[in-house]
Amino acid sequence: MRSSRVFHAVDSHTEGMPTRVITGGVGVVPGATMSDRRRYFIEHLDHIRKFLMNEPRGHAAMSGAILQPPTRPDADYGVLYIETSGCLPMCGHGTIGVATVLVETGMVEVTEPVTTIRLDTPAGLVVAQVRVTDGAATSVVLRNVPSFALGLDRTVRVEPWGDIPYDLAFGGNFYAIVQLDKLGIPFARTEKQRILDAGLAIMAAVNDQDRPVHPLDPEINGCHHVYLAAPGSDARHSRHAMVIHPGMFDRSPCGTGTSARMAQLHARGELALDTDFDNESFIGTHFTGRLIEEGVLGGHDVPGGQDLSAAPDVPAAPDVPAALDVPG
Ligand code: PYC
Repeated sequence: MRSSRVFHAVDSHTEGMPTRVITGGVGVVPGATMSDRRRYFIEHLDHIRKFLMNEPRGHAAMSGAILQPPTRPDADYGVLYIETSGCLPMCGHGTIGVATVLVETGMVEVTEPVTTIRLDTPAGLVVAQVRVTDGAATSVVLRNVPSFALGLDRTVRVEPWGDIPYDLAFGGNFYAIVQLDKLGIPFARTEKQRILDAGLAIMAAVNDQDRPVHPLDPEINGCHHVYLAAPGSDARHSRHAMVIHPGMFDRSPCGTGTSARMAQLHARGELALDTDFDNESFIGTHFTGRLIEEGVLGGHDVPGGQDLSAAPDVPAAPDVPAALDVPG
């Protein structure tokens, strides 16, 4: 064989976003925890991410996940999340892709009607419940890592707008949440370049002026996602454009963004536990989320925040038929 390197990949789709699941070829990344492995991967193996995500094998909005043996005894697989933007601590749409691929390739023991898969992610344990019919994954429910609001009613100076009010929340990644009408830009796909430029300017300003750091894991830091909420969005149904570093939109409703948005709405007293929340992406795809319990974030005082477990739930999508088109 003349190939110098062989990767095995299964491509999947979640509500508008791809997840290229790497099932072989990377080897075991050194590290005692998935957070350690993420750091090692960023420092020593980032060329693999670029090879698998960028042109010509990927594209500007490419996203993926590398399967690993777990580092904890209560998990079935470890996962490293990769995309064009870098190596994420957690990714909701990516986890749905991973769970679907694990079921449909037979890499886990499949039970019907529900197969439970426990995933060791850099942000913590995520449990996926995959609804399975005749061997096909038809929907996925995730129990995400604890989510919380880190700050409410902050302002950041962004030219040419001046002081922009925003909330900061965590749902596996940090999200700056901004009302789009504060920027005077209509919520329309024809305005996508202006929306993208504004989101990236806010992201850069937040990281310069108020860079977030996870209270329990300083490896998780920085704001790489900006949730621009459409006018009329509320605590039952929120439409948004999600701007991602270095310059793309999340076409899916963003699982970790759904959790962060719910944590923010809960901290504002607008969203109660056990209440369905419909999060709609820029292209009109949906995740349903539910806050399921409240706690204390490892004993840390999180301003304006709670430790919330969130469960983005991908409902049936009858127009997404193929076996690997996850959320059907
Ligand atoms: O679904 O959590 C998500 C996500 C993060 C970045 C893109 N999608």
